[in-house]
Amino acid sequence: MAPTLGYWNIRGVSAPIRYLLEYVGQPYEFKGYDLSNAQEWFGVKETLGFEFPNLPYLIDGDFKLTQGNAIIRYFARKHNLIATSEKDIIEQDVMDGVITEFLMAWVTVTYATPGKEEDLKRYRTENLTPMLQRFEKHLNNREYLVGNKLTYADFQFFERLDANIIMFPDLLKDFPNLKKFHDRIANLKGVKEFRASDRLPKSLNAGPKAKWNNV
Ligand SMILES: N[C@@H](CCC(=O)N[C@@H](CS)C(=O)NCC(=O)O)C(=O)O
Repeated sequence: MAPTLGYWNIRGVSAPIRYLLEYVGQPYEFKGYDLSNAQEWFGVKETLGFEFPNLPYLIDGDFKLTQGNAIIRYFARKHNLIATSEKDIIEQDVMDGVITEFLMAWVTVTYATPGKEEDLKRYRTENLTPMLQRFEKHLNNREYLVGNKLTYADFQFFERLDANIIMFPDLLKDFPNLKKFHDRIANLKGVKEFRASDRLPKSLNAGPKAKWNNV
């Protein structure tokens, strides 16, 4: 039976997992919970047998797990999209940390500020640009974030970039390496078709709780 990935019907933490699954062609069922009827999830949350119930969750046969990183790494191990040498594992661990910081900065500006133009401007100057400058340098003369092969970290970083491009359409104008990286991942087989389909949720954020992109 195909694994079931459960999440709100938004992109959020689920999108990178879905890019990876679509890229490798692994069949899965997406159980999208409706944020405008959050009881649909909270009503079953404690009944599904998870030790630490949350969204996203994954049910794959006997395996029941939560935490976005644990889920994406589970599939990355299965499909060889993970670092294997000590040198690359170290780089991958560092990427895990900085991509989480990137996500937290996004969560802060979209949920914990009024999301007004001046908030977005400050976020761009103080958080986003310095972060992107470092990634731009990291991607000099290389195609992927970790070692010289595609890993799950690329899907996670891609989603962060993509969300920020939706916020600032000119974001990558001074970042040629990031632009090439974004194009490279967006055009991967499976990812491209998924993103063009109506299966990719419209909303990036958790609906009305977010102050920006609260669709
Ligand atoms: N660290 C967790 C965060 C999970 C989380 O905060 N999930 C949010 C959506 S992004 C949620 O609404 N969870 C449902 C719940 O709290 O029951 C992960 O990465 O999976």
